[in-house]
Amino acid sequence: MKICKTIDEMRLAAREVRRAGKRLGFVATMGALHEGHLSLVRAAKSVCDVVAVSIFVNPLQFGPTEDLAKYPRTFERDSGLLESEAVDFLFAPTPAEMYPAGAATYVTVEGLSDKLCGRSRPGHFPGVTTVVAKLFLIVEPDLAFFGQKDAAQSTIIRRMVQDLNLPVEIVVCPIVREPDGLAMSSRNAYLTPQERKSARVLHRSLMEINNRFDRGERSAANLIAAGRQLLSQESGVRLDYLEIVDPSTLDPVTQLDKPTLVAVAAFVGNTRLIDNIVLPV
Ligand code: PAJ
Repeated sequence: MKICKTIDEMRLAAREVRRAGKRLGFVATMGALHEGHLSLVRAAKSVCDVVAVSIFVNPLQFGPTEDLAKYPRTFERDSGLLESEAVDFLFAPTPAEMYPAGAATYVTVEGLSDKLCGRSRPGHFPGVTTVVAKLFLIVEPDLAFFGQKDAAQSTIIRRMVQDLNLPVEIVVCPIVREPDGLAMSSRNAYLTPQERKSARVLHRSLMEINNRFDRGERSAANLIAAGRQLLSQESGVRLDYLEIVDPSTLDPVTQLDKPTLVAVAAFVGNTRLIDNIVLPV
C-alpha cells in the first residue's frame, strides 16, 4: 500500500491507474476505522481493480464547539487495517495541504444542507461537500463508496455529483451494526460503559417504528410519537431529532405511501450519535 501525503502524489498515482485502463474505487474516511469503513473498502475491492482510501479529519465540517480536537486519530492502526484489506493507495493529507491559507471556496448543496443534521450542525454539510468535491477532483475515482449510516450525507453527495456533472458513480452500502444493533461509529469510542448501554435505544426506537409500520401504521406523527416515547424513557439520552423524510429531498412526510427514511440523532451523554432505517412502500 502506497501512502500519499501530498495532493500531487495522490493525483499522479491515480492518473497512472487510469492511464493503465484500470477501474479506480475510492472510500473517503476520517479514520478511527471500524467494520463499517472496512465494509466500504471490501465493496470497492469487489468491483474495482484498484482502491484508494483517504483518511482526513476535515476541520471544515466541525462546528466551533464540536469534537475536532478530540476526534480519535489512530493512524498506525488504521493503515495496518487498510494494508490487510489490500488497499492500494492511502491518501492522508495534512489540513494545511488541503486548506492552504487563503482558501476561500465552498461547495454547498442549497436546501438539502440545512435538513436533518444540517439543522443542528450549521456548516457541517457544506464542509463535507467541499472536502468530498476536492477529494473527487484529486483522486478522480470511477466509483466512490459511502455508507447508509450517514443517509443525509449520501443524499447530499449524490445531489452534488449530479448538479456538478462530476464523473463519478456513487455507491451507498448498508449500515454495519454491533451485535446489539448499535450502528458502528468512530464516536462510539467516546461512550462510557453506561452510555454504551443507553445508546442501544437509538436502534431500539427505529425497530419499534419498523414493527408498527409492519403492523400497518402509516401516520408519520404516530410512528414518531412511538419512537420518541422509547427515547424519552432512557436516562442520559437527549433527542436531537427523529424524523420521517423523503430520502431524496429530506423533507418530512406525513403519510408513508412511498419509501421513506426514518432518521434519528441523539446525544448520549455528550456524544452525538445518529442512525436510520429505510421503510419500504
Ligand atoms: P466517517 O465518519 O469516517 O465515515 C466514512 C464513511 O464510512 C462514510 O461514508 C460513512 O457513511 C461510512 N460509515 C461510517 N459508519 C458506518 C457503518 N456503521 N456502516 C456503514 N458505513 C459506515 O463520513 C465521513 O467520515 C466524512 O463526512 C467524510 C465523507 C469522510 C468527509 O469528510
